[in-house]
Amino acid sequence: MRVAFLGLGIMGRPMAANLVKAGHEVTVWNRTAGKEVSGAQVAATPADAAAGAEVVWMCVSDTTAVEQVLFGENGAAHSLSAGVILVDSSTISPAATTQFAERVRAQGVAWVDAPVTGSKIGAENATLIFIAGGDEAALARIQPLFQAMGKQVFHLGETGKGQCAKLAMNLQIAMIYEGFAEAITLASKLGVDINRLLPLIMASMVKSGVVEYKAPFVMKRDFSPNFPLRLMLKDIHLTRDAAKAARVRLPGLEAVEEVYELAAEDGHADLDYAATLTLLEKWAGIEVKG
Ligand code: NA7
Repeated sequence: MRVAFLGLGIMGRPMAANLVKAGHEVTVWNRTAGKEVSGAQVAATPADAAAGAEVVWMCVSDTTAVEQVLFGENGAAHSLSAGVILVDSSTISPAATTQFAERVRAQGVAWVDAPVTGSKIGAENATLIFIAGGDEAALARIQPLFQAMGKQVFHLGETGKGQCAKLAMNLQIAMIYEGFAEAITLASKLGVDINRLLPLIMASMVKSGVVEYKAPFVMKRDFSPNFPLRLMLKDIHLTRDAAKAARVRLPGLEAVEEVYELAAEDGHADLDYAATLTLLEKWAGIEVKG
């Protein structure tokens, strides 16, 4: 298929590379020049990338970025024609998603929100899980593209429901990791060897995908960004806003939000969200040793 891929960050670049590998005709665009994907054409603007594409796939930071890439000067919306499918793998506001989808629907363009879970490794290994919202027929048409970049697609309902479900997923990831980080901080302070605690965690019902993925990085104190703290904080804010609008109370998430905000203020925003551990360590006056 002819695909325009907009946004070559930690996630977008390997995703676009996997589309090329699967034999699709890919044109890429990134705000900052110099990021490229071997085997893909490079366009100067989102509008140029989208011209002639059957599918326009976005993976940029946040709601504002999606709005600019689509509707800004030289935005992709300027060159979308009827029948094109717009797919958004960024995690953004569900309410904004519905509004953006409405705007392009007037041009005969279908919107599929398809945020992902699986992090950097999932993007690189084409094992992402897509959390999709949109029309069944549009989803069926882009199935080969999902297959090239991921291992599973979950269809949650109409446009916007993918983003809603993604927020519910990241709420859990943030809170599960917080539980792990607080547990190893306390255990360390109480003098427990974390190398002895980890096998216990993994053998028990406490074991989780989040802990399994993050523990090796934490033990090596490798906080280079797989999923940057600033983006998890963005998702926590999106979740808080969606909950507020729906009159749902999330007291646990509010506490975790404060940890992320303080960790960002401490200069850790561009590190992985696992670096929230360092704030807990600072408060406890210890460092967890692997
Ligand atoms: P990264 O690695 O921070 O990459 C973000 C990408 O978004 C990158 O290509 C940025 O371009 C682009 N970006 C950011 N702001 C804008 C604006 N205003 N206009 C156009 N492009 C922009 O994030 P990830 O790849 O880890 O994550 C992407 C999404 O998936 C995000 O929603 C996550 O929560 C999930 P740059 O190179 O900085 O010019």
